[in-house]
Amino acid sequence: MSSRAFGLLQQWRISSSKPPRGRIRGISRLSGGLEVRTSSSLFLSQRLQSATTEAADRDPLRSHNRNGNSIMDEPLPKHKTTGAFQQLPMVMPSVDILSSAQRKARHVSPTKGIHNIAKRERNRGAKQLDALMKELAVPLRKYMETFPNKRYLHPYERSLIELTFGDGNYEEILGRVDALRKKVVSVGKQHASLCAQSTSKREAEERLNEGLKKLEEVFQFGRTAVDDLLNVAKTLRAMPVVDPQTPTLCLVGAPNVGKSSLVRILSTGKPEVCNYPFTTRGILMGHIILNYERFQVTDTPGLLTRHDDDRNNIERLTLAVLSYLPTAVLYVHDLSGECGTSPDDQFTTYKQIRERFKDHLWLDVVSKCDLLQESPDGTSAPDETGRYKRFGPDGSIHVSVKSELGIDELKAKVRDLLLSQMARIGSQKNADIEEAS
Ligand SMILES: Nc1nc2c(ncn2[C@@H]2O[C@H](COP(=O)(O)OP(=O)(O)OP(=O)(O)O)[C@@H](O)[C@H]2O)c(=O)[nH]1
Ligand SMILES: [Mg+2]
Repeated sequence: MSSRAFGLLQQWRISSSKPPRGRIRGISRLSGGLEVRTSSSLFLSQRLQSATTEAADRDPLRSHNRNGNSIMDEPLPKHKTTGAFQQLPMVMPSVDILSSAQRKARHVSPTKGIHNIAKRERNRGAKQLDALMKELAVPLRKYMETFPNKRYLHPYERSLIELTFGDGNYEEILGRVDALRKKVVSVGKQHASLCAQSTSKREAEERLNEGLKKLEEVFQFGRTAVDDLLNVAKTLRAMPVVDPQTPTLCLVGAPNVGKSSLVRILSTGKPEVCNYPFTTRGILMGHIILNYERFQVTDTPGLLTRHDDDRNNIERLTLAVLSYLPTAVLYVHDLSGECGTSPDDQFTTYKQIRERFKDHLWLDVVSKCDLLQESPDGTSAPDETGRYKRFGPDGSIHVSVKSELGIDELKAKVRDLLLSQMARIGSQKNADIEEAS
């Protein structure tokens, strides 16, 4: 994944184009297989290797499951909590992993008490190669064990990963990190073994240098995987945490209709407001405190009038919030003609979304009413679409952020909506407890 794509993502926004797939550059497994000799220094280096390589070599993908079963055999678990991204480990830049590993390996001295110069040198060489291998592989194994398997995430967080990095890219990057770890272990073992079989001091020194060079080459070759993972972690950690147990108001509507302006007025959230569509390209969070209760407000990217299959990943983020989080919806309609999506098109999308998410608590708002002309008194619009174009959906509140018209009424209605949402979450919790007992 390019650094530019990640630069965009760090703002917790997504670019509408798919990020380029990461590279797997010719990483292959080595056949391995150590030749066994009974020389004391070789025996020692093998014992030492078996202890340290155990840590470096254990297959993290298989050890994901605490019961030791293959995770693929298990049914998909039901996840009710979010927040996995805040627990991701800090990934060290590849350049730092390499330099730190090289520094530590250089300081490894031969086992005390070996008087024969050749034996001492091959013992030192094998230990240094083993140390370098371990110092490179162990952090990679730790990442493989601590980055969550997507199957175990809350569905909302799972969809954030898919929509942010593109389908399969997260796993692909983790796969490259694991391939690099395996290659490092295999090459490290092979060269430590060769060094331990040296017959002279000079040969041991040469084999040590060769091994160090080869390990460095292997790591350099695959290091982009580590740096890509570092960027994945940065992006995921920067994503706002939405707690599914806290009542949440989700602002939805076409692009440029005034969603972010309303989020700024209703909550602590300060999303960017601009007069062009898709200013908001990710999920942004704000909070409302009412009578010591804390509520969440999410701003979302605008929805265009098109079939769900044709939506880009930015729009799909909005649908992910509605699909996987128990939110109350504040649907924003701009009937002024300012936003770039005609009222007809807004109505079409509105009906689709309303139907699809009909179980959500809901409030409709007609925005920018300072730009709307007064409706002549007593005239009723001829049909449903005509009524929508003039008044918005039945029961809509008309507001203007500019003139502050309707804002107090909106705040009161939002408060009622969030309290209803709170009651709903409470009864769902009780139902879950009853089901579990
Ligand atoms: N006249 C008027 N303009 C408004 C009002 N509310 C928002 N706007 C303007 O409408 C434009 C879009 O506002 P945003 O709040 O960024 O709209 P959005 O729906 O978040 O836009 P996207 O994030 O691009 O989907 C900005 O230029 C706002 O200043 C209003 O009540 N009256
Ligand atoms: Mg916006």
